[in-house]
Amino acid sequence: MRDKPVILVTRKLPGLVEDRLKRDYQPLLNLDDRLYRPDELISMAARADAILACHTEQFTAEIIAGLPGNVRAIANFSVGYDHVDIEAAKAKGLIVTNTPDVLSDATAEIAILLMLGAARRASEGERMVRASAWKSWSPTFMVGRQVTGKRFGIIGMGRVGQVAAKRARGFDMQVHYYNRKRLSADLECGAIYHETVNDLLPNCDVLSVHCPATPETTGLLNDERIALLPGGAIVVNTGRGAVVDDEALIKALKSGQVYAAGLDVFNGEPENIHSGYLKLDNVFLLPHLGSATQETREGMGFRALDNLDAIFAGKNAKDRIA
Ligand code: 8YV
Repeated sequence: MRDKPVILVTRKLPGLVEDRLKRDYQPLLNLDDRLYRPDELISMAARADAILACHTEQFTAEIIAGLPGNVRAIANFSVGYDHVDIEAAKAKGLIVTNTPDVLSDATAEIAILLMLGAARRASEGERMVRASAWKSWSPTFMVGRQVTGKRFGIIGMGRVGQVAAKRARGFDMQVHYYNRKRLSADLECGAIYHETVNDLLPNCDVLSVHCPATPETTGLLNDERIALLPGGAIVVNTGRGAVVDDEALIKALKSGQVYAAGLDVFNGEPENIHSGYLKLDNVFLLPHLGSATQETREGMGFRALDNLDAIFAGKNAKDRIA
């Protein structure tokens, strides 16, 4: 009988996912959850038939070129794949997969948490209570913004954007969106489509970013576009930090053009995020928790394994992106 395929697993995964890996494959597990350097990744791949990777590893053209020929596939434990040079993977004949669908609910939950946290000054209030700095209550104390009935604008009406829209409707919000392609009426559910981001922005009391990081979306939310938002808008980002020009957003947060921001993703995350955010009271910041629930992380792992199972059975992987 043929040996089970060897899978290089770059990070520690949920227990049930590692159990299934051990049952069906010969996994090279990362028990200490250490971040592998590119050269380590390449040398550890010497025995691997595939890599089960996370968004924390960069697969640049150079790293892909350095991978040994025995590696047939990179099965990502993420829906986003901006960390993989897809063209380089295709050129090398590497199969690449991602994990869509399974994290849409969890990520949309975080978008709503960020919206409410930013609008209602949750971070500022929480820090005040913890610091024993809460001295009085009055009718004008820590008044924030109400989102009920306001306009919720979405850039990127994919799977996560659509769930976020559904949740926002629970707050009687009117949903506006920009997407490269207009959705069919049954998916739109009454959301108002705008043909360009610039057309969308004036309609966003809350702007929620759900698009991937691509050359087209990098730095999309810049000075000019932020100026198109209604004064005092709220900005939420659960997509990718790269979509936001940090200098521009920080300036707008200081001027009041943006009332508050709720951010789960950052340029330079985790260790080199723009220090300007840390000094502001009107930001609600989370450390990339979009998909961080037990059920979702298990779902992502199982989805990555479903893709590997298909690849090693000689079938089409459902979530193939290269
Ligand atoms: C993941 C994400 O937690 O799936 C994605 O694209 O951004 C996250 O929610 C992370 O990328 C895990 O690799």
